[in-house]
Amino acid sequence: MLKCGIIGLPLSGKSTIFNVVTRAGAEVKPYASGKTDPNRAMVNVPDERFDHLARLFEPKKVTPATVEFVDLAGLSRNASKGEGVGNAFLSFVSESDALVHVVRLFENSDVPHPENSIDPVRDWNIVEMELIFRDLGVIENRLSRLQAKKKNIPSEIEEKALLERCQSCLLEERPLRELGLSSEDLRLLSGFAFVTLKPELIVANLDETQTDDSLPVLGALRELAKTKGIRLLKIFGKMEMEITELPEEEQKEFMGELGIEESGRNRLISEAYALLGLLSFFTTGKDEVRAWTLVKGDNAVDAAGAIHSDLARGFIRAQVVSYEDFISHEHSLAKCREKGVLRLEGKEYIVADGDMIEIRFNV
Ligand SMILES: Nc1nc2c(ncn2[C@@H]2O[C@H](COP(=O)(O)OP(=O)(O)O)[C@@H](O)[C@H]2O)c(=O)[nH]1
Ligand SMILES: [Mg+2]
Repeated sequence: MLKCGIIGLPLSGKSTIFNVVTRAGAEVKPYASGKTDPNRAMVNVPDERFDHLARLFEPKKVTPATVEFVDLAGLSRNASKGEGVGNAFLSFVSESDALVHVVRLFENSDVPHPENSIDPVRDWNIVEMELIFRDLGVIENRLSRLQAKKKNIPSEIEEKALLERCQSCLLEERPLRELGLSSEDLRLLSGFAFVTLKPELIVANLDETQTDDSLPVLGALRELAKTKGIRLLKIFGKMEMEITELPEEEQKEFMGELGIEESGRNRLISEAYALLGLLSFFTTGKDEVRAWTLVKGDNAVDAAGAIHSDLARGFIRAQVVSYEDFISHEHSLAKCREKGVLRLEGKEYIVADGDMIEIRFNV
């Protein structure tokens, strides 16, 4: 199961965002400096297509796709040097597959800021530098080990060259994801679990008073995100947490007043799912409508295997129709077949997000 780790400075709103995402209720656990063991939760991935299919098939059981979120302790300045929760924290970061980086924009005199002022660009850079230092430390360790050997074997010489390339990138204060490493390089480096290679999403945590889109601090953060090629999402953390407490009807009304179409919660989960490189395919029937998770690029046999190993082993063909085609053909499989949008695909077929699949198999 792929994990999304929530990172950021202490008191930036990570636990608030985590609670919004997990709907864990209004109780925010206070920041405890010694606490390193993170909260985790499986979250259903909101998907209108899935909801629609569930309404059409009226199955006995519905099983949406899920993704795991992890609320990490705050990362302080000098964490990479072991300060604050330091290295323990960083090891949790390295276990995450993608990072949701919460940056504080909200003003609240009751909540102290670890750097004593609201400056999201500075805050983002503090955390980014800690991540860079962590990866640099890992590289230095490995390089000194390789250098201590009398003689390096060819694979070690290759590894050394690659690590030195990574090192110079980091020394320029650039994350490794900017280096454009080949898939072969990435495979060689996978054991290091470099944190600056992880895909990242920035969450601008705003106050309910900060609805003006031309807010200067937001503009500065946007500019930074654009330069770095990182997606940015605005979330009214505390307010969204309060919204999730309201009855559904009132939630819609409230969001309407603020000009939000989809809740930040839904957007955040969907973005995180895509950030992890995940997609959903559907199986449908009277018994169950279910969304299954695959990694982009997975093929029909992977889809079969997600359902059951027997289906992968005895795979013959996959019957596939896209959700859009299914809906636009009177949501009738017979109609889809007649119009030729229902296909029989082989093992090599690359599954697309929103495919409705039935596996033909023989064991
Ligand atoms: N006014 C306001 N306060 C917030 C917001 N988000 C979080 N807070 C408050 O800031 C404090 C720290 O939030 P928390 O989520 O625990 O931060 P963490 O240390 O990053 O996990 C709590 O008292 C929250 O209620 C927000 O959007 N607006
Ligand atoms: Mg917290």
